[in-house]
Amino acid sequence: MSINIGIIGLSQSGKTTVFNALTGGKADTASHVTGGLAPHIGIAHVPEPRLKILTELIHPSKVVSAEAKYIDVGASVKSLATDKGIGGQLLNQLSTVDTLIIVIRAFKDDSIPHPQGSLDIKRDINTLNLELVFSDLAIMERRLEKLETSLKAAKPGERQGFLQEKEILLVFKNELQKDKPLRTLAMETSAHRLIANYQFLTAKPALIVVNIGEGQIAQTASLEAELNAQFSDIKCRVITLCAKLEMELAQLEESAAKEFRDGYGLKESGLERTIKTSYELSDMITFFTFTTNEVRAWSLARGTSAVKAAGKIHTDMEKGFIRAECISLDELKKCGSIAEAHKKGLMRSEGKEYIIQDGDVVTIRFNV
Ligand SMILES: Nc1nc2c(ncn2[C@@H]2O[C@H](COP(=O)(O)OP(=O)(O)OP(=O)(O)O)[C@@H](O)[C@H]2O)c(=O)[nH]1
Ligand SMILES: [Mg+2]
Repeated sequence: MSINIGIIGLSQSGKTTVFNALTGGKADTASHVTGGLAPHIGIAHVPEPRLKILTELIHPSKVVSAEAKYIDVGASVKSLATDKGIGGQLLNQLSTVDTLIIVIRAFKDDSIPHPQGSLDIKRDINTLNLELVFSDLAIMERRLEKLETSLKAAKPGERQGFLQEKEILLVFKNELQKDKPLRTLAMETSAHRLIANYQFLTAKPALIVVNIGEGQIAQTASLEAELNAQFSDIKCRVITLCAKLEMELAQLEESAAKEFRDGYGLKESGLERTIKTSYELSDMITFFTFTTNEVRAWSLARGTSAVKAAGKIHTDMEKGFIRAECISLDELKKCGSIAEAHKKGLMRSEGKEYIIQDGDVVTIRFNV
């Protein structure tokens, strides 16, 4: 299982540059969707420093990172919502992602025209939020129309379900009409399930990536503080990223990239921060598995049971699940080896319903 992330933003905000930085890719930054081309889709390894610790304990021949899938649809969400052709297909694709990255332009470059005529970070964040609301309202209207038709033809036994759905949708619609994203609504489980079916864009966690120029790196902390105070919410965070620089650094060896980063006064890789924050917002955790040849990191939604986690690795493991042997990476590190952890009795034997914790090192025992 990998995390799926959709990249959106105004034209020329740096979406494709962010995509390239995240995926280490070299997609053309020329506008692509207007020409009817496919969106950029790329897979990236999720940086996970703890894999190194596990590797030093187990000495496998192979180390496998968790994967993140990125899609850069390259068109405005508003235009997608009103278009029934290719736009509609792109919107469907976008609606399957776990999390949105919203790229906002902050870099100054007079040779690159801004679609709104001038640089204004806050205005653009508001514009993008409104585009998402607009798109959800369009989906909502279509669904409500269909519901009316269904209600007319409904058998007595079906009416109740349709009416309930309508009631929930009208509550959502009311929020959207106040320009409120659905992600901030406290909801009952039935409403949650409904949202999951429709994949509303404003219900998804949103990471606002403010794309700054090299000259603005010194303002990172103050800019982030100011924007987060205004725009962050339970599932939304703002971070700054110098996408052009990060894209260039992504092509370098790690040591050379670090040297450059130090030169710019960047403490941490902007990409790692971006991925880490999108994980936090999406409520994803990482667990690890190992054999004598391989250690591997897996992404998992927080709160997933051991048996469901086993199913992510292999369906046979879920079907034939017996137990999960677990130890936290911290404890394993203290033990120094798997054998020592067994000897000390620190390998926990957990059942199907055990909730996998971030940093768990897990071996699934199963029958085939
Ligand atoms: N100076 C500077 N230029 C940047 C930065 N980020 C992106 N650019 C440039 O801005 C232009 C647009 O970047 P893209 O990544 O193609 O933007 P986009 O949002 O994908 O654009 P469209 O797909 O056409 O909507 C390119 O020429 C980039 O090189 C930056 O941080 N600084
Ligand atoms: Mg692009």
